[in-house]
Amino acid sequence: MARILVTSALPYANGRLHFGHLAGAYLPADIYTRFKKLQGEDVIHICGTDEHGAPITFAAKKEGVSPKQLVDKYYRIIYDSFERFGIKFDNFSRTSLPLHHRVSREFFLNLYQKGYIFDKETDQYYCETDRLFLPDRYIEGTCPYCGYEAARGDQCEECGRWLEPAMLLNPHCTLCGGTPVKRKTKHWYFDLPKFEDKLVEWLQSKEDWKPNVREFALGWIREGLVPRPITRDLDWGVTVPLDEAKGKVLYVWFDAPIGYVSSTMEWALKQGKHELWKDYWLDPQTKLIHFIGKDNIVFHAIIWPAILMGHGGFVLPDNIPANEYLLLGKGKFSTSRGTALWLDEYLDKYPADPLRYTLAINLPETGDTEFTWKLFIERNNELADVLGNFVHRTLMFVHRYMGGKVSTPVDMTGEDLTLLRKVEATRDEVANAIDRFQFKKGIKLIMELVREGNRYFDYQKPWVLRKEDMGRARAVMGVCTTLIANLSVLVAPYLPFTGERIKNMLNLPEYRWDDIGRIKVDTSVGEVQPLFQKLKPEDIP
Ligand code: B3M
Ligand code: ZN
Repeated sequence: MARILVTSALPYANGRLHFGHLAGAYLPADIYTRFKKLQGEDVIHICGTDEHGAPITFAAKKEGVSPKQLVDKYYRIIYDSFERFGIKFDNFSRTSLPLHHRVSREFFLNLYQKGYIFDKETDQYYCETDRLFLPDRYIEGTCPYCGYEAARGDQCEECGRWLEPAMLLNPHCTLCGGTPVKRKTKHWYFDLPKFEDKLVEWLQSKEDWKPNVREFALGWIREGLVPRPITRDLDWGVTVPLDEAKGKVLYVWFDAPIGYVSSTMEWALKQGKHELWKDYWLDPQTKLIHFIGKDNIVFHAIIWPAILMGHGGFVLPDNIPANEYLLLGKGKFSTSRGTALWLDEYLDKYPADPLRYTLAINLPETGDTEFTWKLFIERNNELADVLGNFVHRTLMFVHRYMGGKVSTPVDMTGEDLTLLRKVEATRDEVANAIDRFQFKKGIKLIMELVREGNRYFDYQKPWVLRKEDMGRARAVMGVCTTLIANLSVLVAPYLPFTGERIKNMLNLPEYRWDDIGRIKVDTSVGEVQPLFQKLKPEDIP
């Protein structure tokens, strides 16, 4: 059986997680992995915090702490938030670990020895006040392409183009606001143009990718690849393994994707199976799937594959189902700008599943989508009215009028069978959607099935039946409860906490995806608790 290696972008340990992160990478990756695990596939979900680079050192300066203190703090917060939100990883590592440093240096040396890395001395901006070279977000200026005034040293967030500090017009130091001077410094460059032909051929073969991801990457290459500096004058990061590179560290985007490899190695080590990571990374049968947000496409679809090609022996990404942005009102969520809704704050007030539902049904799969609290309330209430209500009315009925006893009926009417047959059909359609990374479609199909259940309930009128034909009332409740039991597995990739609660209410064993449609019940229902709380507009900050 082919293995599946799922990764989610490594979040920078420079801030808390916000809803934009979830909608971009983590929720889809989690739904996908949970689904594949239910199917019994050999799949692992690998992640960790990205703890290097200017995003870290810069934030540490702002918070007045050391980079180490900063990443320790946010690693914890991020780890806990993921756990509470039900994003499940097989391993959640940190790029500050010695193992990661070692593997990153090995990658560098491997490419260096093969001639894919060369050094060059250039003039770089230096701030005499802060006494440091200004790479990445340490420097801002006007973008030479689009005129955006707050373009950073490595990229213009407005037009998306890659920059180098020396290209910025009117540059200034983002720490002190002063104008930097030029100074000579030597850096090491990854010779990206050497991979152009291979990259184009590889990308063109990816006909099943989202068109936006593939086109974006190919378009980027068409504009021309240039060697990229992969070292920085910083004192925080993976040191460059060359004697002449004292005081330099690897550029964070060089070492970060290697974090996928080192995190997998850590996962293997934790189980005492040191070589196990190789089954995933070195076996051409493995399907490597990177879940990311669209601002990370270039790194995952061009640079990282080039690094892997240069190194040799490793699998290349099988797919990169990047999402667009979830917007907050009309603007972008941004940690560095402080405009965001924070996951840990949300989780202090509300359960995970209503937000998982709201985000899943509104994922920016093919274009940007908006998040508003109004929308959250609507979706939360929809979940309560449709799924919550169906489960509640059924189990309350069983509890109240049937002594809590319920079982799948032996003789079913045409209507009973029609409803339950829809379960199998939905299972296959949902599987198909998730396999194509169409997560919105999947949850909509599931909700459609639940609505069908509510319609069936209304139509059968068990509250009348119970007075006229108790046998038939039992059968109807048996059908509804059977549907609920099957739903406990069907909803699990999207709403894991809800799936678990239903499972416990009905005393169900562990089921697999393929059992959906065949699950029967013969159980007694204990105390019935509502699955969701409805919210009113004034409940939200
Ligand atoms: N930390 C960027 C980000 O959080 C970066 C992703 C690394 S994935 C290897 O958007
Ligand atoms: Zn300065």
